[in-house]
Amino acid sequence: MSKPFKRLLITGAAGRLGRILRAEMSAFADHLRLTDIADMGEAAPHEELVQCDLASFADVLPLAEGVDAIIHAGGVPVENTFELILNGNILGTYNIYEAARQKGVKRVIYTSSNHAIGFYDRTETIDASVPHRPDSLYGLSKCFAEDLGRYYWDKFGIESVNIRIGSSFEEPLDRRMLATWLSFSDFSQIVERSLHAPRVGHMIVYGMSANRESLWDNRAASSIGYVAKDSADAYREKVEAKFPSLDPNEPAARYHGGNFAGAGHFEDPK
Ligand code: 15L
Repeated sequence: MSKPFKRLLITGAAGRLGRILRAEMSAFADHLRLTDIADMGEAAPHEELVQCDLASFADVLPLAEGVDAIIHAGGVPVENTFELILNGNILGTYNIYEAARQKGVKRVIYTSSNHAIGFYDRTETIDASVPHRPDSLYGLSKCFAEDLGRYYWDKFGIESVNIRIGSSFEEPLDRRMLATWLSFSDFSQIVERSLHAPRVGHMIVYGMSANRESLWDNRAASSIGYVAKDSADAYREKVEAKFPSLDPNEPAARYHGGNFAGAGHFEDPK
C-alpha cells in the first residue's frame, strides 16, 4: 500500500524522542532521512543516515533536498551553556528553516518545550496563545524557534506545528510529571496528526497526555485531531508513594517549568 509521504527528514534521530520517531514514522513514509550529531547505528533499507552538526548550514542544506516535511527534534534537550544552546538550538533551528525555504519544503514539525512558558505559576492554566515566559536559556531558545517558525510562515508560507512538549518519558518520573507527562505513544500520535492535518499555518500545541491534573488548555491540539489516549494517573499511586509532596512555594513546585525555573544561571559556579 502506498504511504502518504515519500521522504521525511527527522533531526535528533539518536535522541530519546528521535528514536521513537525513527521507529514510528516509517509507517507514513517510504524513506526516512535521519540526522544527528551522535551515532545512529545501522541504517535499515528505508533509512538514510547523515551524521552532522545542525550548526553547519553547508551540512544542513542538502538534508532538506526532496523531503515532504521535516520533523525537527534535534538540538540541546535541556539547560546548558549559552554557547551550546546558541549553536545547537538557535543557529541549528535557523539552518533548518532556511534549508526548508531554499529547498521548497512546506511544513516543519518542531519539538518545542514547556520551558518556553516555564515561569507561569501553577495556579494559572494557560493556552497556547499566552506570551512566552521562558525559565532558562534552553526555554529562551524554544521561544526563538517558535517565533522563527511564525516568521517563516508569515513571510514565506512555510507551515509549522510547534509541539510544546511537557515531559515525554516512558512513565512519569516525579510528582510534577503527573501533570506534564506525555506518553511515547501520544507523542507519536501528535506528531502524526501534525504531519497529516490539511492546513496548520503556524500552530502551537501542548504535548501532553490526558492527565487529570493539567497546566495547559490544549484545545488547539483538538483542531488537528489529537486525542490523548494515555494518562499519568495510571502511575499516580506509584509516584506519590515514591516522592514526598513538595512545599508549594518551592520554585520546583510553583512554576510550570519546575526545577528549570528554580535553577540559577547554568554558567555560574555550582
Ligand atoms: C524538556 O524540555 C526536556 O527536554 C526534558 O528532558 C524534560 O526536562 C522536560 O522538558 C520537562 O519539563 O519535564
